Parts: sequence; structure tokens; C-alpha cells
Amino acid sequence: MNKTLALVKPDGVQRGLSGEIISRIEKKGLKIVGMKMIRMDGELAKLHYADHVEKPFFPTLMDFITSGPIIALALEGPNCVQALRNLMGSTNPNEATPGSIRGDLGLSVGNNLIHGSDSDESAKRELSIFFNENELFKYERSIDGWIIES
Ligand code: IDP
Ligand code: MG
Repeated sequence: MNKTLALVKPDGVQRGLSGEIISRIEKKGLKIVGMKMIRMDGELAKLHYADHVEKPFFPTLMDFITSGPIIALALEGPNCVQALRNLMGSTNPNEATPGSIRGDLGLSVGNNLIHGSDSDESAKRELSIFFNENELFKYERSIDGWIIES
């Protein structure tokens, strides 16, 4: 089963929205197979956002993402990369559809509450930054038959 990485960003933790965000992920049916609170440092930020290091907004992004603790989640489920991106909504909360996390809970692109990997390839790379293999759990949920078509 494919996996993806979600991060509740510092604004989500500070605003007391971690539970709301994680609850939406759980309600969707995605399975949490890893979870930890960490504070990213500059080195980790550069590694995680390697594609954005040269972008004009990177210094702002770096300050923001290292400004407080985040919650990293490893998630599993069929088409989980797309499922999470749909739950998140567009990068800019002002363009994100109502019903999505960013559409419902955010107002600015720099404070958009949640990260989600954008492809299976990125998910693999990003998960390896935040989780060791032994921090990822393999377990069955008795409800899986009601969520996942066999
Ligand atoms: P994504 O988070 O929807 O995948 P990306 O394009 O990968 O969006 O950008 C990574 C993060 O960088 C965004 O979530 C947002 O926090 C920040 N960001 C992107 N574009 C801008 C911008 O134009 N100004 C400020 N921050 C930005
Ligand atoms: Mg991205």
C-alpha cells in the first residue's frame, strides 16, 4: 500500500488545530502508520523543501516552518497522495475550495496549515527524512473492509 507524508505546520499546532486536521485525515479513512512532534531546523527545512530553496519565498518559508513544533504523520491508503492533497486544498487558502483544510481554516499562503507530499516519489523521499523504518507501523484495522475495496 502506498504511503504519504503530512505535516501539521507550526500555525496548525499554535492555533490548536492539530486535532481538527488529524481528525479530518482519520475520517477520510487514511491510516496513520507513524506520528511524531518535532521542531524542524534549517538543515531539515532545506532538505524537505529542496525543490524550493531557490524560490523568492524560501526565506519566509524557512522562518515559518522552523518557528515552532510540527506534527509529522505517515499515512497509508489507496491513492493516499491524491486523497491527502484533496483534503488539503490548493496551496493558497484563498483559492482552496470550502470543505478543504486550507479552504476552511486558512487565509494566507504562508500560513496554510498543512503539508502533503505531491507524488509517490516525493512521498518516499520525504518520509525517509522524517521517519526511520522502525517508526512506521504495520497493523490492520478491523474497519478496513468498510473503507478499502478488495
Ligand atoms: P504545497 O504545500 O501546496 O505543496 P508548494 O508549491 O510545494 O505548495 O510550496 C510549499 C510551501 O511554500 C507552501 O505550502 C507555502 O507554505 C509556501 N509557499 C508557496 N508559495 C508561496 C508564496 O508565493 N509565498 C509564500 N509562501 C509560499
Ligand atoms: Mg509541495
